[in-house]
Amino acid sequence: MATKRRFWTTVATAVGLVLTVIAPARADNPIVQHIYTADPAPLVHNGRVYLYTGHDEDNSTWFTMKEWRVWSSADMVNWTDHGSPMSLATFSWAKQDAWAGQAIERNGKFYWYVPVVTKASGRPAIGVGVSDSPTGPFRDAIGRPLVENGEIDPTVMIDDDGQAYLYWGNPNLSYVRLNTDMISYSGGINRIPLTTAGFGTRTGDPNRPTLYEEGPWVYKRNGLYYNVFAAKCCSEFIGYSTSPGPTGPWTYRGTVMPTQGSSFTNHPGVIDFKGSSYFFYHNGALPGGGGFTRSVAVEKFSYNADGTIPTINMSTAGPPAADTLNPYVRQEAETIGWGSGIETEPSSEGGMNVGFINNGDYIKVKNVAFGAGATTFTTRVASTTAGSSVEVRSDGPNGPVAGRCSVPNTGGWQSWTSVTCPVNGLTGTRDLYLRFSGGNGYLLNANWWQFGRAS
Ligand code: FUB
Repeated sequence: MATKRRFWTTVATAVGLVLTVIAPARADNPIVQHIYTADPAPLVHNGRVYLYTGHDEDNSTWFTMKEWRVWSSADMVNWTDHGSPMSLATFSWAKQDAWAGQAIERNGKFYWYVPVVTKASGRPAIGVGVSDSPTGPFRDAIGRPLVENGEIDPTVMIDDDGQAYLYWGNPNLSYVRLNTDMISYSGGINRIPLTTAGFGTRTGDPNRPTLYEEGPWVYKRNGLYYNVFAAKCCSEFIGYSTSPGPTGPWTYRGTVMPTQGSSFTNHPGVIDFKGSSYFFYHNGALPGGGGFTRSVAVEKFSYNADGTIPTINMSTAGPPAADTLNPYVRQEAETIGWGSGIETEPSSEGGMNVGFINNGDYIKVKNVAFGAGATTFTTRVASTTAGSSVEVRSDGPNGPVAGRCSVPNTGGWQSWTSVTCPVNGLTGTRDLYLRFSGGNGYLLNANWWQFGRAS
């Protein structure tokens, strides 16, 4: 698969086509630069944020989505690519449209609710994947749709009393009470009344009198229930309603994020993590980006004292780091603050590796805590060409060179070896840049890296 893609990318480059996403200069939103991502669904688990997204295909002219992707971060600025642990192929009954879902943990298992169009009906239904790990792999939990009424965009919440709710819908808003197994429900499908008091007033569309459009994100915080949703169409903005209970009555509270960002859809995801609140959304911020080539981004925000949500604007800066990154333990090469020119692929050593690297490509890793100073840099690499190197720089892609590791021809793009080189000048907490240099064509693959220090 990787070899095939490498071949076709080379051919495309040769004939002047652009198949891959080309990243603009330094910024930290959107979160992912090497593929288009959409429909963010963050989950906090064991000190990390796991971010579940859809994947808009390159050059897409519709919501052409075949797989979901998972990313994770411990600091909100560096995100690890966990690849695609669930796709349309996971569900034998699914035909198309790997659209917006959400994952949740219960009793050590991870349940990922997603909408897909079924082969049997040609209409959307909600499926559920299950895994023992937040990064998968996920399998079809029940071998058929969990619930089906021709609508999309599930969101899931477990209330303090243990009752789980699955909400979804466009144009309606429905919910079921999930049983504790999380893969069945009791009591049938319930419809939430879409009143203007509950969901605001839309003008100009007699069929859609309220602002509610799609993409609900339901959660509970300090005893108040929130439903943050994509409002109006099109273009959408993000609005929200609150309620004293999980099933209403809902009261419309206003705008969370105005219409911005060159995608006519938007999609919310809200979490608290390491003492701060974060709002995830998508836009068309990458080169080639738009309504069908979207990118997930995130902003930090603070609730007002009364629990209402302030208006949040899209930014390219994104949130400040919520933590430092430890360079003295093994870090995946695909843990990235900003990647320029690189791509990722499944690694023969497990997880993902960074690949498709050309001269001048680089990876920025933010807020790296070097402390008193690093003395060595080790990285796990593979290559079919000699003469390339990994430049270890700080502060910028053209910043001071702390060291340079030569990469040999290892005999294959998945034939891995570790190379080590001395480094100096890396002290304190700063941004790290791994910049790749060499001749023409693809230079090397990188699987992980780790610094050493004087003992
Ligand atoms: O990504 C496909 C669809 O677009 C989602 O299901 C909606 O929420 C909208 O973002």
